[in-house]
Amino acid sequence: EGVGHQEYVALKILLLEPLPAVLADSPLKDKKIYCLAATLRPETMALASSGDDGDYGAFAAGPDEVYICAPRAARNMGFQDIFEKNVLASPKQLMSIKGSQLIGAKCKAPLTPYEHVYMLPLTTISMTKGTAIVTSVPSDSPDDYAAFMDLKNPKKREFYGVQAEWVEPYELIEVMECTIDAKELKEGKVKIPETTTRRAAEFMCEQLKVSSQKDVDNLHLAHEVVYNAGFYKGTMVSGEFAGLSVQDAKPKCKAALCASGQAFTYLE
Ligand code: A2H
Repeated sequence: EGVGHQEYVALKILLLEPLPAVLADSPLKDKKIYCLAATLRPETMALASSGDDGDYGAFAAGPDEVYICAPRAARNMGFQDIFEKNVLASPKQLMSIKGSQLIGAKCKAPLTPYEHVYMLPLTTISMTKGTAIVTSVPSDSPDDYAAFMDLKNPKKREFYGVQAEWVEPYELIEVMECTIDAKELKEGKVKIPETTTRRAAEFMCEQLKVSSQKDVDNLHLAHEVVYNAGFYKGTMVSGEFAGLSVQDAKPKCKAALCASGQAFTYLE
């Protein structure tokens, strides 16, 4: 990245009752606790996911609010007056939390039509990027689609320690429509036909025969194609900005989320 800074949107995902055990027994239990999900794509979101073995922290964001994210992200935001400071002017960490302790947490996420969603594991989470919590958009992110399909499989769910009720009621939500141009991938071995779709991630995962979220090479390839098609040729099909191009919806969606207090922007 060189010296450049990227602007991220931190979405505030509110934890609902019953709180995860680690928080239910803590002094934080009467505060509003939000998990922060970092995305560059504030116009698309549905479920929340979290790394399952990473170290997270809970930070004081005001007298009654607490934000959970990777401690590195909190230190970044600390320069931008988002958190309460301790005497050393760094964010006040109230607790340490493991990613695995957040899995299964019931939460209310911005924009999704679902009343509540559950925090789910994602093996492709990097602890050194964003807040280390991301939203899951299986329609438009191949990583998210592969993880979503993994968790629809009862055997794999058992392996990940995920309960059926955290996944089964949820359907893939179509967010945008885009056209994928015809192209040859993998040195001509895979021919992609020109396609207009509202499920670009599913389409590319099927074309490339992605078998699970561990199939990182194919997911990388799928990601390139899907991301470009959505960004340059996408039109929103759901939510407040349905009908607008993705390019036009992006700043509007960001502004609306920030104005309503459901998100804030930060640099990293
Ligand atoms: B994006 P860039 Cl629909 N570990 O959000 C893994 N991935 C992370 C992450 C972390 N710690 N922090 C952020 N991200 C993801 C939505 C989305 C995203 C869609 C399509 C593409 C897409 C829903 N998931 O990202 O490399 C977040 O996933 C494509 C890269 O800095 C965030 O946006 O551009 C994106 O990476 C930022 O990655």
